[in-house]
Amino acid sequence: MILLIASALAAVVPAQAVPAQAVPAQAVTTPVPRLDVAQYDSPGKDTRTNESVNAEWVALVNESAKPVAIKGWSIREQGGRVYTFGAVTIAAKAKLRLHTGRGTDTATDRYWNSGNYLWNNTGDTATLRDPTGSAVDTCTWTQKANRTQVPC
Ligand SMILES: [Ca+2]
Ligand SMILES: [Ca+2]
Repeated sequence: MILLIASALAAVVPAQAVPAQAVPAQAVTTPVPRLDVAQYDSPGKDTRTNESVNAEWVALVNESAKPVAIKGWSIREQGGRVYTFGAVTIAAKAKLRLHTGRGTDTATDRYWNSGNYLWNNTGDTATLRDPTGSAVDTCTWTQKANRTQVPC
């Protein structure tokens, strides 16, 4: 009888210990945005109008239930051009688009202020970095007919 109880305890204790350690670690985690969608090919003919350039964008998503401030976070295209976010917060469960062209920044739409397209239709990689310069997420695509965007 004593042996049976001892073996039952031995089986139960490790199973309880694992979630007890994991839960507090998740509770203190700061929300981390990630790349959601890249619309690398502006729909229609690439005419280089500001409207067309702005229809090229990458979207970030904050999947957490808490808002996340992304000042100092950056997005880099394969050719080495970098956009660094100013003071902006992505609301809980919300998205933010970074348009390639010129425009007035809002809480949900930011503008790279480029006069030309930056994301190559033939293939490119978007890299999202945190303020320390660590790569947090990447989104890569190659050319494909009849497609203007990819999920990241
Ligand atoms: Ca493009
Ligand atoms: Ca196009």
